[in-house]
Order: sequence, then C-alpha cells, then structure tokens
Amino acid sequence: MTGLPDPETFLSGESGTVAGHRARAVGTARDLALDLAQALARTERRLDRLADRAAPRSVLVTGCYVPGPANRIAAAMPELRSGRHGVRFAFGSTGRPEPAVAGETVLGELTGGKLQNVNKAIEASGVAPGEVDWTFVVDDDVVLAPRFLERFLALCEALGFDLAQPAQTHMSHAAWRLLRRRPGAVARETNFVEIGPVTAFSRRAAAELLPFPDLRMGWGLDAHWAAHVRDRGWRMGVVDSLPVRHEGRAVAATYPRAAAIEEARRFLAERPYVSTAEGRRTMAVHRRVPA
Ligand SMILES: [Mn+2]
Repeated sequence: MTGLPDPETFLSGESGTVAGHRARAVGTARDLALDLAQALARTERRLDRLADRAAPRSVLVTGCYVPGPANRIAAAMPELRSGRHGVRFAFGSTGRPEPAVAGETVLGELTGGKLQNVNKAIEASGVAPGEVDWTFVVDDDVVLAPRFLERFLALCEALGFDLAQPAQTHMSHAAWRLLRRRPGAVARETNFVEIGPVTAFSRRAAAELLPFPDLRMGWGLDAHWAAHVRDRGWRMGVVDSLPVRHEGRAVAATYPRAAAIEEARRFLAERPYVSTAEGRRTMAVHRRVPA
C-alpha cells in the first residue's frame, strides 16, 4: 500500500528478544548488579516510606490472560493488591477463568486481539475510563517487583507521571533500549512509554487514552501516545527501581509480525506520532526517591 508510513518510522529495528547463552548470561549479570546497587542504596526502604504516605486512591487493574503455563498472573496478585488503596480487578481470559484468579476475572472465552480483549474486560468491570485515579493494564507473563502497585503509584504521583511503565529487566524481551532499567535511576521522565507489558494511566490519561482504539495488536499505538502526551504537556516515565521481568513469551509469539506492522501503518497514517528518528529519549533522570 502507498501513502502509509514506513515501518522504520515507528519500529525500533531490534527484536529485543534475549536469546542465546551469551546474551542471557550478560542480561543476568546486569540484573544482578542492578539489584545489588539498589539494595546498597536502600531504595526499597525509601520507596516504602513514600508508599506509606500516599493518599488512598481508587485503582482498576485489568488485562487479558491466556490460560496455560506462561500465565503468571496468579503469582503477581500479591504485588497488585493493596491494603491502602481501593483496587478493583477486572481480568479477561481467552479461555476459562483461571481458578486462582476466578474472583478477579470478569470475562472468559475472549477471542479478539489483546487490546480488544482488554477493552471488553474494562467494559465488563463497569468502571468507566477516568472514573478511577489509576488504571493498570498488565500482561499475564510478567514477574513484578515486591509491593509493586503501592510503590509504583506513589512514585508516579510524586513525580507527576500521567502515563508510566516499569523498566524491563535486561533478561526481558524489550524492543526499546530506553525502556530497560538503568543504573543509578529510580525513575526517568521519558518521551515514550510502550503499550506493555505493564502500563499505568492516571485518571486524565485513562479518560483520553482508554478504551484502546479498535486494534488487534496495537503496534504503533505507543508512538501515537507519545505525541498525545507531548501535546498535552503531560509527563510520562519509566520506573527503573521497580523493574518488570517479561521473559515468558517472545514478543509477537502469539500473532503474525507482518499483520501487526500493517495494522500500525494504517493506524498511524491518520494520527500524529513520535517517529523513531525523533528518538525515544530520557528527558530527566530521578536518582533519588522523593522525600
Ligand atoms: Mn507479554
């Protein structure tokens, strides 16, 4: 098709898949070094202090899981629950509800694309986008940092992020280097946040960005978000100190890559977006947890 944007203007040019003994050894070593540095800096204790002072908020946690061995959503639940905030869960399932999260599953047997399924789960939750203070959209193949939701929410509010994601570990499948955890950073303000594996939306961001547009895979949507957030003058960021392990499924393992690219081209043809050439950048590094 002509008149559609070149995929090079929105793709990273890297698969981000960590494969091979050497790549895995390097990734593991980097993650261990960063864990150690973070422990020495007592970052977690500072994050707890911040989380313990946060005002109680209303939160919706949603996503769509694929039942089976790669589904780790049940194991992630302790990090998503909160005694402080009012958290409602609304997961969709592509099969039967997983018994361990049946109480948090609002719809089963979903047959759409990932984003379409999440939209259905949000709709079934009865919570309108923007009705709650924070909305988290979570993949099923993630391992979250301890006390993830409470610490993450508090940090986003302290730093004024409207759209945010945890940085990905070095062992994760991450197409953008920008989004891997960096040494010495508690969090970074960036000009780009991706559509997964974990994305948090403030109330006003959810009101404008959710439900997702009617896309199956949603490639390119985050390039458009980057322009949207920039044009609103909002902040977005990556939280390095609460990294997510996204090691389960290779990206695009469950759908064809060519179709994902064509969908993105059609979507971006009619919308502003921040191109790869403009860059995926860190605007500010936060080296300390706000006091
Ligand atoms: Mn995933």
